[in-house]
Amino acid sequence: MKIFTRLALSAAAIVFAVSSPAHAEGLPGAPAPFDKGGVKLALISYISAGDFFQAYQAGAEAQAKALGIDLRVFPGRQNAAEQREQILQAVNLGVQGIVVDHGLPESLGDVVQQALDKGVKVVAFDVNLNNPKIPQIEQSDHELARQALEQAVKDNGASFNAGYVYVAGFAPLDRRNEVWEKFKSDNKGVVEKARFGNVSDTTATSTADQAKAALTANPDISVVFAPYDEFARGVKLAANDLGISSKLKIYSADVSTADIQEITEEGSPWVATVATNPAVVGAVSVRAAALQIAGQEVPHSVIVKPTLLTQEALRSAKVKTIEDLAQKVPAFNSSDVVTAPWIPAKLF
Ligand code: SR1
Repeated sequence: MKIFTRLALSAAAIVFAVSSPAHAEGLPGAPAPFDKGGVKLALISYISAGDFFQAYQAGAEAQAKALGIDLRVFPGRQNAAEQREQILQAVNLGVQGIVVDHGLPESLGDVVQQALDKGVKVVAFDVNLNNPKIPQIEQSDHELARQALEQAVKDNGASFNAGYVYVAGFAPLDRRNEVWEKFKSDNKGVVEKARFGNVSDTTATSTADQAKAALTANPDISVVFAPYDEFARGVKLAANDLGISSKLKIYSADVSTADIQEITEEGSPWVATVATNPAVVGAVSVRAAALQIAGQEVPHSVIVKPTLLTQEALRSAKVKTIEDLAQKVPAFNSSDVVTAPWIPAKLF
């Protein structure tokens, strides 16, 4: 059950959701403070819109519930000032831990330090907070981009004209970009003809508008590297509107049930994605925070490895949903990264 509460902080109104814990009175056999219950944790996101972020939040909520954690979810509206305020607000609420999900490091460093100084444990997903006390969680973005680009070469050879979708300043996209730059310098036959991208609460449709212009101006583009599912949806939308879907191949990141539908539908140019189950990553993030709160060891770098999913493989395995995927690929069901015997593992 979710209760929505409105709080006023300074001039800003901050809305957060509370996930009711399954073991409010404590988790038998768990270390303190989980044995007594009442542990409060905040999930503070920079972006909440889109399938990836919704599934990430759902996974965090499921793991929190199983651990008896009272999880406060602060919505992300791509607003750095608001995210800063939310961190201060969470500290004032008396949370023992904070999961910071994406964001701009330059606007978070001082408020995160204030949280640490008050004894609050902090973990970061996909935002480089550059602090030895803060475990960094990621999906191995280098490997993710490498696998997508290897598939592009397998399908198209090492010479093609490419479109590239990128927005700087987001840690996962910056890491994927490092691989793209290296890939181009190792494969001189790959020519980046156009670069575009937008991250907002309407990423797919705004990217579609930009993609339309880029693909119209560069009709010789045959491959688009779009390493975020909202980017891939935008490019697919543009290709469809321009009637060029059969001449284009899109390589992407991330997966959701809606993405699987878009990838596997007849004539789709979206031919591969490399992904984790974002719900599993959300659960891993909460576990990392819980272990820290319990005073247990968490590695500084926590990696959830992604899997290559081609259109061909999804079609032939008749995968239609994330649940189908979880049945066929164990990594989409759960992860044994940062866990302990006292942490309930069966979530989905
Ligand atoms: C705007 S950053 C988008 C990426 O964040 C997560 O790492 C997802 O994989 C997504 O591609």
